[in-house]
Amino acid sequence: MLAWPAPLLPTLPGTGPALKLHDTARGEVVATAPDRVARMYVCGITPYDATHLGHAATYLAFDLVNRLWRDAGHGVHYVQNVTDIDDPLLERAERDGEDWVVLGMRETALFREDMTALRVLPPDDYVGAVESIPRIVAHVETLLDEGLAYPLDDGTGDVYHDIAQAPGFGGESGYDEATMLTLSAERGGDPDRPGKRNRLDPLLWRGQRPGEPSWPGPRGVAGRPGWHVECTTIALATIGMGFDVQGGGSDLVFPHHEFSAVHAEALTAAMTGVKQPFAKAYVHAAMIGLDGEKMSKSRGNLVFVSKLRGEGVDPMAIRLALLSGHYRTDRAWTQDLLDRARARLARWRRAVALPAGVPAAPVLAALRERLTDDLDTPGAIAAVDAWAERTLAAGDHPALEEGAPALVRDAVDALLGIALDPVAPEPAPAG
Ligand code: 5CA
Ligand code: ZN
Repeated sequence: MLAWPAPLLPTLPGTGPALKLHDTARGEVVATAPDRVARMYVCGITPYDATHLGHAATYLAFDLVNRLWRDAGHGVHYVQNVTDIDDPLLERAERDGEDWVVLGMRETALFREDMTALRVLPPDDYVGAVESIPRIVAHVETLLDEGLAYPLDDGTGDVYHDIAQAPGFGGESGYDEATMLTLSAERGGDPDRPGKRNRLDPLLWRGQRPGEPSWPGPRGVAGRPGWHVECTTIALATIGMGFDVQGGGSDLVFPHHEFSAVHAEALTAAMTGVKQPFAKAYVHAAMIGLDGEKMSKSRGNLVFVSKLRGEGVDPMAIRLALLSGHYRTDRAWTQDLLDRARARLARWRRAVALPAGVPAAPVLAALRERLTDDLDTPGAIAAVDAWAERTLAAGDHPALEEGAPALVRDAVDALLGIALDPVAPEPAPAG
């Protein structure tokens, strides 16, 4: 699939330190240690509705990972998927009397526009589930051939992964069985389905049901893929095993990232005889809520990026508002958050438009130091705030440094992804 256009990335003097991130599997902040080219997979959208601020916050967190690796001198191979076939997509299309393919294409197009407006660096590979089906089928066939997966004998053609044979199972989330059972039931699993060997066994292939789209499947059974094996397959086809960061929102810790990893580890062990981990670190962004609840399509309490943009809200204010909280803290979207971000953005823009300012090198150092410490955006923003305040208060003090505002502007752009170029004033709201 096509991704979206890349924003310009200013070059900064020097290089940043190694990036530290919280790894869910180890339960602590660890130093990432990529090769020359860092490899990252971030779970993409299910395109049945527009991008809300929760999605945006998650992609912004991983956009910072991308930027900080580049600043440390690495190349980055970034992969994102689109879950362009899944139950919610079919249900929404059915509800609205729309073709599911058209729905998915339209919402994916809107997502690209939102990501472009928010200045998110595009993935190098942007891959749909549908275009990956032949690869997914081959993987399910392998697991069946190895006796690691089994078809249900109820005539549906559904295939499950036999999790009892997966030694690494539980290593990503670290959850106990009761928690796993609860989350599995809430997040697309079917622990109460009769005939499964283990209640937690995840679906690999779903045999065709009447009225549902289908593709040629493993052992000639037409149907469509299970969710977790899609991400396994797309990651293996693009960046392979042992990549640096598997990312997504915290709602993906279990079952999705656990089973994506377990499928991949079982497959590679079967195909190569080598046991190796799927990802080196599993990184999760906390949930954005509204009025005390997680923002989610199923709850319907959504604020869409595109709606705000349509109202004339500066995307840089949205970006700054979402980054003003730490990515691992569940937090709420409020009008006040946006208003404060707008005021801050205006202050920063006034300061960087000056010909001289207080020295910028310490700001660059502080941005690098704070952001590489598990993406401490509140700390990074505080450093820019302090610089802007002192620069705006300094008048034309002789000790001011020429060019300091330009360096701060470039640092804020490259590391936080916030463009501080002068912009046209926001239009007054209609009506
Ligand atoms: N297509 C799957 C991943 S393979 C999926 O979860 N799609 S999604 O559209 O539901 O979510 C897209 C991304 O946004 C995921 O990484 C998800 O974890 C994240 N996300 C969803 N809701 C929120 C929220 N309220 N706050 C923060 N991140 C969220
Ligand atoms: Zn995924």
